[in-house]
Amino acid sequence: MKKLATKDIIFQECVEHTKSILKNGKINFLAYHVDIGSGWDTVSGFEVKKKKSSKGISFIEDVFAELDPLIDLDFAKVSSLSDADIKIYQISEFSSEEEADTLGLAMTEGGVYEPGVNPFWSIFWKHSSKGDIDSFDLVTVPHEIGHVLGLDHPMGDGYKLPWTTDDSIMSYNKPKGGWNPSFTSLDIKSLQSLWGKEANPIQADGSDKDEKFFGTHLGDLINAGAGNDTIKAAGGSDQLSGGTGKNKIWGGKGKDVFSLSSGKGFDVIMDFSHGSDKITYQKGMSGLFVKEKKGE
Ligand SMILES: [Ca+2]
Ligand SMILES: [Ca+2]
Ligand SMILES: [Ca+2]
Repeated sequence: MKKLATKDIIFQECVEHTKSILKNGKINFLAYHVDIGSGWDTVSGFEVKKKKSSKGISFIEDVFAELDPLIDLDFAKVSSLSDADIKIYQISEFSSEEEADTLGLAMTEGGVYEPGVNPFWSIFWKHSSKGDIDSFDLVTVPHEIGHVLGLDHPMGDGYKLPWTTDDSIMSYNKPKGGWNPSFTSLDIKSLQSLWGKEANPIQADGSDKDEKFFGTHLGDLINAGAGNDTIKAAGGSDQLSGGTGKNKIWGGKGKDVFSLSSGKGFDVIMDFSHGSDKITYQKGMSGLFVKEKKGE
């Protein structure tokens, strides 16, 4: 069977709905909010049992944070449901038998579907596992966000073989190596064809919290601040500083500069490239040990 192409996973109706939220290019960001209610409630005509899960919220935030530097469209977390273009509900159950096996739903609302109401999306994410959220449940998050951004099931059918979530997160089929809850390179290529490649590098100053930073294909400037931070800078020639704390840093392709800070902690540079990357350190810094690990 032929290889999946960008056009095989695009759903024009979803693209149009999101374009109407963005007022056809006048706005370049989508606001999202994850509801924190719990117990039975009726949302958009569905009776659902809402579930509170901070682990779920932070996974959703990670999916947006990782995607944002890859496509020109941006995402903003907002604190109220009514301000959100993407309203996300974590649930443990749908009351109706029809939806008993449904794991996730992305619904077009308002706009042409409900004249007089501003267009928006609702996402239901069912946690099907009894214990901790597992990778099977996590797959639902990028899948539903994929629909919001105009992606469709491969050739319009999620069960169509031989494709699996290793080809596109929009498949329902499990790959041999197990579920991998992230967008594939084809998904990203399709999203970039719809929404453009990120045009602005990241300039981020972190706080003293433990944070994750994702860079663009351009030269990013990231200072993670204190805390145990993770930086994945992607392509471009990046300037990266993990700050104090125990940091894990990937420079990606390009000529990256890693700046080491004095103070407690250490940086682990995961992909130092001899001859192109550089390490600098703060003046007067003492106790500098460099340990090289080969064959990673
Ligand atoms: Ca972006
Ligand atoms: Ca970069
Ligand atoms: Ca930090």
